[in-house]
Amino acid sequence: MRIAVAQVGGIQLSETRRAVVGRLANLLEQAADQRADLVVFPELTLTTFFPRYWYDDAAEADRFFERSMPGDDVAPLFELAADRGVAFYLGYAEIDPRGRRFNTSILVDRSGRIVGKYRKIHLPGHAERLDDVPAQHAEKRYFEVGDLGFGVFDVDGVKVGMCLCNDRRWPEVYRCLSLQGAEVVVLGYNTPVFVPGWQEEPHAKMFTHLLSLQAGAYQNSVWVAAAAKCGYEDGHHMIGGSAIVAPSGEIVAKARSEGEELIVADVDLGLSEIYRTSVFNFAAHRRPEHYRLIVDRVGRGEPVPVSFDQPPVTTAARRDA
Ligand code: CDV
Repeated sequence: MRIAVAQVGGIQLSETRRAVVGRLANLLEQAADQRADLVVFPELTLTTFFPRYWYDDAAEADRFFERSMPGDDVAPLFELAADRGVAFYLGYAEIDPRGRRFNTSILVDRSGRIVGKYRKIHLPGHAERLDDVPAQHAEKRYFEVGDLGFGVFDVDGVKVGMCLCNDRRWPEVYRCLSLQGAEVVVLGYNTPVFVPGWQEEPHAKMFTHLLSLQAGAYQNSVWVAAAAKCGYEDGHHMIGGSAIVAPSGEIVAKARSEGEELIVADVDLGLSEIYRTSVFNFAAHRRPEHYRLIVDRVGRGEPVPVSFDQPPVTTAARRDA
């Protein structure tokens, strides 16, 4: 399978959906020219990363959401993808028919049919307005926690697992996907350099991003393809670092810029077998009976008492006596 990751540069508040879709179409054309089977676009690809803004009336943010997929502005991307025979992953803000708002992504196969959907589960940030900060990170205000779980979908014969942005930092996500046989995990992200209450050194932002992808890939014998929306959006800076990672944990392709950029890699799905049949042979080595804490406990707590037999302590002095 040949995977393309379409990194997207900043999208300004003033930019129309139609203009953005034009940029995405250009990237998809490049991917098709390079005979990619699947193109991965970022999280909230169709607009600026609006959770940085506070709207007293949350409904004011509705203009950033899609009520149908594809709507009129996005339909040309579906048509182009079907025309060129390329599957794609796309993140966007969704209002469902019941009025619920989600940070969502979809998988579209090479015939232009939606075959997979994910609604972001690990929503970072806060629900209350913060004072005296250069940007909010109000995902908890604008979105509900996703209700679809971590799904794995058949995309033209390949098992593809989905997640979004902050999910990539949580080991449970990759494990849930790998336990369902995912061969490739795809995700989009927006990682602002400034996040309230998250004072990481600038160099660490990139390190912890890549570390998360690499650890997730290796520990779960999957390929990971991650697409950034990055650069500057109305003066707000977001990291790049879009990457494709092999089941060995090694990065096989990585974006160099903080703008529009396509990276492509030939993904040998057979490479996973080395790990799946040895160190990470789940059926042979996993011990779920010892993992209860992971589902029973949410936050950090006290150590669970461990009882064990302790042989009498024999000190040198006692022995000598
Ligand atoms: N959009 C995100 O989920 N961003 C988070 C942080 C930076 C808030 C991330 O993990 O990249």
